[in-house]
Amino acid sequence: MSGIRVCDTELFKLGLTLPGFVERSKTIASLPSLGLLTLAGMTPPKHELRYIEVADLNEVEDIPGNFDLVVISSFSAQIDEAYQLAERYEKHGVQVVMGGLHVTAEPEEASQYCTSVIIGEGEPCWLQVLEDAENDELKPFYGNRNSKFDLADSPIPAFELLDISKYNRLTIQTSRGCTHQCEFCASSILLTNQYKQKPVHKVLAEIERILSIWPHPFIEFADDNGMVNHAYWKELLQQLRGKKLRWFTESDLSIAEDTELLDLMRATGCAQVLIGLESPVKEALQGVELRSDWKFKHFDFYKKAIQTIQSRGITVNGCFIIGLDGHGPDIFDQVFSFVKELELYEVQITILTPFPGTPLYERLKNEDRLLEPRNWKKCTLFDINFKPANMTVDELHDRFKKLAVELYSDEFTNWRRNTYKEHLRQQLLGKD
Ligand code: B12
Repeated sequence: MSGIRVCDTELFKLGLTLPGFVERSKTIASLPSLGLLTLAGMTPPKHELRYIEVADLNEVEDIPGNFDLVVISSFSAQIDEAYQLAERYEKHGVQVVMGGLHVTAEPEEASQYCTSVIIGEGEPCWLQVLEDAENDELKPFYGNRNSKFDLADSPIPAFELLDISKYNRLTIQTSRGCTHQCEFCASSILLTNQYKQKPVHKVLAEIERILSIWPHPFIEFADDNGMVNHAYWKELLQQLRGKKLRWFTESDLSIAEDTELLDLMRATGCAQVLIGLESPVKEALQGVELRSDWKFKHFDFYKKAIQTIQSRGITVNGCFIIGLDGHGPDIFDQVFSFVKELELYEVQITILTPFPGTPLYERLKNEDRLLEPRNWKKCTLFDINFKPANMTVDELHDRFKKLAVELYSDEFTNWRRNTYKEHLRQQLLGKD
C-alpha cells in the first residue's frame, strides 16, 4: 500500500497546489514496499509469488488473485485499510499474515484482523511462517523486537517482481536502527534496539540487481540514519564510482565533518540528503534525543554544517518538526527565518506525531495530551493528534498551513534554489 496519506482535506488540497511540495510528493509517492520485497527475496523458489500495489482499496471491488497466503506490510496511517484488506481475504478463506512497523507496535490489535502477526524484523521468522502456512499451522504471533538477526544474512530483495516502469525510485537499506534515540522516532528503531549495518558487498549486490533491471536507477537508501559510519560509506561509495546512479538518503549533520566523504557522495551521484534539524530554536531541542542530547549539542553547528554540505554540490532537505514542547506561537516565523538564514535548498515541515510504540506516544498519553489515542489515521505527520504545550490546536493547525504556503511559494522556492546555485557559481569563479 503505497502513496501519501493526509486526513486534513484543506492541507491536502493546498499540498496539491504548492510547487515544492508537489514535486517531492510525486517523487516519493510510488515507492514499493522494501519489507515485502525482502521477504520475497528469501522465499524458496517452490513458492509462486506476486507483488501487488493496492492503490486505493475503495476502487477495488474484487480483491485480486486466488492465493494460499496473503502477506501485508503496515504503517500506522494506512492500518485501517490494511485491516480491511486482511478481513476481505480472510472472508475468502485465505490465510493472512501481517508485519511491519504498526503491527509491531500494536500486535494485539492486529491479531483481531489476521491469521498471524509478525513482530519486529521479518527475516528471522519468515521461513517458519511459510512452513507453518503450508501445514495450516500458523500461530497467532511470531518474532520479537530484540532479534539478533545479522544483516550479513539478509537476502537480496526480489526487485524483479516489480513492474519497474511504475517506479521512479527504488529503496535499499544499508542499516537498521539508529545511534540516536529521538523521542518521536517511529522508524526501524521500533523493530530493533541495535544499530545494524549490512556488509558493503551485500549492498553492492543489491545495487547490481537493480542495475540489471534498470540501467540508470534512482536509489533511496532507506535508512533511519544511514551515514553515521563514515568509514563504511567511504568503502561503499568507492565501489560506486563509475556506476550510473543517482541517490538520496537520510543522514545526520556529522557528514559535514568529513569533506572527503562529501566529495565521494557527490562523485557517485548523491542528489540530496535529508537531515532532521527539527527546530530553529535551540532550547526546544533539549531532551528530544534521549540518549545524549545529540541534536541539542549540535545546534550551534547547523549553519556551518549546511554550508559545508551544500558547498560540495549536495543539496540539503532540512526537516523541521512543528509543535515540540519548546515551540510557542513564534515558531512559524522562526522556521521561515531560519530556513532563509541557513539557505536551505529544500525544506520539509511536519507536525509532531505521536506514533504508537514511541516514547513520545507514552509520554503524551501519561500527560493526557493525546486527542484521539487510537486514531491511527492521523499518523501522517501532517495531522494534529495531541495538545501542544504552548499554543492551541487551532493555532498550530492554521499557522502550519500558512507557513507551508510561505515556504513553498514560487517566490521562496526560487530564492532557495537560486541562492544555492549562485553560491556554487561563485565558488567556481573562486569568489565564494
Ligand atoms: C520508503 C518509505 C515510504 C514509502 C513506502 C513504500 C512502501 N510501500 O513501503 C512511501 C514514500 C510510499 C512512504 C509513504 C508514507 N510514509 Co514512509 N517511509 C519510508 C522510509 C523512508 C523507509 C521504509 C522502509 O523501506 N524501510 C525498510 C524496510 C525493509 O523495513 P520494513 O518495511 O519495516 O520491513 C521490515 C519489517 O517491518 C518486517 N515486515 C514489514 N512488513 C512485513 C510483513 C510481513 C508479513 C512480515 C512477516 C514482516 C514484515 O520485515 C521487514 C524486514 O525485516 C521510512 C523512514 C525510515 N528511514 O525508515 C518512512 C516511514 C516508514 N514513513 C512514515 C510515514 C508516516 C509515511 C506516510 C504516512 C506519509 C504520508 N503522510 O503520506 C506514508 C504512508 C504510506 C502508506 N501506504 O501507509 C513513517 C511511518 C511511521 C509508522 N510507524 O507508521 C516513517 C517511519 C517515517 C517517519 N518519519 O516516521 N514511506
